[in-house]
Amino acid sequence: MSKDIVLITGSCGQIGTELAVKLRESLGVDNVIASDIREPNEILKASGPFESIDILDKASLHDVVAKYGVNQIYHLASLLSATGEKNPKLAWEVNMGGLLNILDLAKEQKLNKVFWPSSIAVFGPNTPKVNTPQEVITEPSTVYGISKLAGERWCDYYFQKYGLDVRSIRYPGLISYKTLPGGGTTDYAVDIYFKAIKDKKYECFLKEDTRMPMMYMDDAIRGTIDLMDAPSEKISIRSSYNFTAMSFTPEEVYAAIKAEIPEFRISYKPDFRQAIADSWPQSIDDSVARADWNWQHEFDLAKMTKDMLSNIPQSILI
Ligand code: NAD
Ligand code: AKB
Repeated sequence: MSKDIVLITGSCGQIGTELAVKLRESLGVDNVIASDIREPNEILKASGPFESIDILDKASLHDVVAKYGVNQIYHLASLLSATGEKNPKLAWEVNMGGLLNILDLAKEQKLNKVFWPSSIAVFGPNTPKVNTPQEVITEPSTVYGISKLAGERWCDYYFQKYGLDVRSIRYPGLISYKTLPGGGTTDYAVDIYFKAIKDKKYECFLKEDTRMPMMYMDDAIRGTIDLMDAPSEKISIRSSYNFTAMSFTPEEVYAAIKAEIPEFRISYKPDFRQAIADSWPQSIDDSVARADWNWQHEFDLAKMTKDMLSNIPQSILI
């Protein structure tokens, strides 16, 4: 069996930075090639090989795959929901064009596996909001959500038509302290922790009772690697799996932080991201992922809050 040589696209982002480090621990530093259109951050620079790649540049992608003998890709390069609404055409071009480049490359070069993340953004205002099932009406109202929904259909198509082993998760909002999030609607749930430590106050861009599905980054990375390691016959969904850990509102995360930092204060000033949040589910039914590949989360709001607040002071100092 050939050893795994992995390329990560968009690896300077919130997920890629941590995924690269985790995969390097298990596969070996030189077997995980990080890439992004941006300069690498300190964590990535220090931890292994890095290549500058624009996901829309097919030739560079081919060159890097050939240079390292890459046989798996984690394709994370994307524009997120809030950034996408500011530049819809660019979001479509990067999200859709990038995914099709990766799927074509994987098919042509007969790569072993591809991971590509979808999002709760595939759901829209007409989707049932509570315990949203795996199979349900999806009518996204953002360009980001439209690109994720079309992407899911393409992933399923490449699996059915060409036998490409492509696997996907609909991530909820992800919370982490190592890298700041990159322009999403759920970003408040990261910002609030940093502001609680730095300023002891936070102005939230969503209303206090806006409930959304969320997950701590440790769980997200572990779940992603578990999905990629699962035997192919266990994967019944080739579009994208519902995937969640918890759901909370800004008021609830505020209360959890206040229990640790009593002087912390919050105020609310909803902006254009409120409409995006209102179009997404409040909670997700991920029982298919739990049954198929034994997905289980470990962090709830209280456990995550303690971990965030104990780690952010060091990460601000870096
Ligand atoms: P991020 O914004 O933090 O990182 C994305 C990275 O893509 C950035 O480093 C950016 O420089 C890079 N990029 C943008 N355009 C590029 C291009 N043309 N070529 C190469 N790289 C380019 O995003 P993230 O939070 O790490 O998300 C990664 C993936 O996970 C995305 O597909 C996103 O939609 C998905 N996702 C994330 C979340 C979340 O809460 N973080 C939730 C659901 C889905
Ligand atoms: C965003 O808010 O855009 C992302 C996501 C849930 O896809 N965090």
